[in-house]
Amino acid sequence: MTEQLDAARQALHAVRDSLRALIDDRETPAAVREALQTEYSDLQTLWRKLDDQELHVAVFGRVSVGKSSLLNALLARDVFATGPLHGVTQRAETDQWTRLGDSPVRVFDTPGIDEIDGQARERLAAQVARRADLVIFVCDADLTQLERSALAQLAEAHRPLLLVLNKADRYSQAEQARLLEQLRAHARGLVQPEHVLLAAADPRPERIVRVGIDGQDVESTRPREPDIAAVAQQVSAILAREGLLLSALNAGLYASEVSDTVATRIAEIRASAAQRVIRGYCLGKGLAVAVNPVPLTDLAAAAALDVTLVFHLSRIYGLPITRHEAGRLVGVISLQLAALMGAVWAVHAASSLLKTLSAGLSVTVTALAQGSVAWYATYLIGQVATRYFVQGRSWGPGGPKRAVHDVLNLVDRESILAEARQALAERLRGRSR
Ligand SMILES: Nc1nc2c(ncn2[C@@H]2O[C@H](COP(=O)(O)OP(=O)(O)OP(=O)(O)O)[C@@H](O)[C@H]2O)c(=O)[nH]1
Ligand SMILES: [Mg+2]
Repeated sequence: MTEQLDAARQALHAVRDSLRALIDDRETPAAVREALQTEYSDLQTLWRKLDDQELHVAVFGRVSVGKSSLLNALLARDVFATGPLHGVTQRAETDQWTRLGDSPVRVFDTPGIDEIDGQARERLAAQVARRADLVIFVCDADLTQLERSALAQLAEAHRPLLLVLNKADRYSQAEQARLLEQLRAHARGLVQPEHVLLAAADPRPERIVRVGIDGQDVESTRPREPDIAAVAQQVSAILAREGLLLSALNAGLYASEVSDTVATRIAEIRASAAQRVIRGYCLGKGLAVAVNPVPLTDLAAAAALDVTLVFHLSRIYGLPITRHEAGRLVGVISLQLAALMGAVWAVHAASSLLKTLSAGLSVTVTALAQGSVAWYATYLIGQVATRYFVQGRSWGPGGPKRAVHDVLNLVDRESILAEARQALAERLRGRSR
């Protein structure tokens, strides 16, 4: 037992430290932290919970089944408001309960699940389950459809679940036995049979009828103590046996979900930054080719722009390369593009020649044609280079040829050329004004 506990404690420390590393990771862009504020604050809460070795128990169930009463009975003090009206508890609330070995146990009260609409209920169930190491689902009769689906949702989170039939004092012994049997059957697969229990968190006073000296019946009442011994015993047993390990496991699962989301967000942010940068260079190069009067400088300037684009992209992906390396990369990509696109690439390369030949024609027409081809070429180089950086500075098994081939298949040439012509025409009009 102590060995198991030591192992659990070790696991807990390991998860706690990995949580800290995730929270403090300097590589995570501020924009990602901002977009995932809730997740980061949950991580922080989880970290504190692990650091304090706290265990969390939450109640869940329909309104007025006695959720708050059950917690009060477990705490042996009236902490949570209770009452016959529906919806006494409106928000999730918490209070410290007791200590279990080294671990403080914290209990969480929740509003009744039939007080809120479907989506909010799912959210609440997910939140309760994520936070709790053990969930007590309270009911006061056989399960309704709503209760069964809520129970199923909670079970998905793989927390230990207790199903408690409260208000046992309202039922005869025979009824109690029958209800327990029904509940065990209806919760099969979701709750272990020995985790379906009876309780009377706030039993009504006992009615006592005596025969008076005058022969008349005399009625009086006697208050009854809560009967939650079975629940308290199961809760302690489960938490003592697997509480710390569960707590570490659950936090670990959540942290890995968050770290996946962080990775996805970073990829999204990089992708949109990359696309923005690529378009900026497309425009720059399109304009340079369209308006530059000296043919040879066109090509030199254009190539320099492509190299700078690739250099810039490597920084967006956090895989910085030197200008020289960027130049080599552009060379490799251009070679593949030339091989695969023949005609269009040839036009691109010959654009300066074309420009000399077409000197007498309408400047705007030729400038647009050449500029948009140059735009398209830079666009392709940018997309292929992005692919190379997304794969961690690697071409993957198919080499650069495959990467260029895939990008050409994905890109709709006509729409890129149309976009280029439109953007360049706007700029050129602006210039001539
Ligand atoms: N007969 C009987 N009544 C109980 C028992 N437990 C709670 N009640 C009563 O049921 C009513 C509702 O109890 P609460 O604890 O407020 O129920 P809740 O589930 O927290 O309700 P909401 O917060 O409104 O969702 C109160 O009047 C309690 O006194 C019990 O074991 N037996
Ligand atoms: Mg309540």
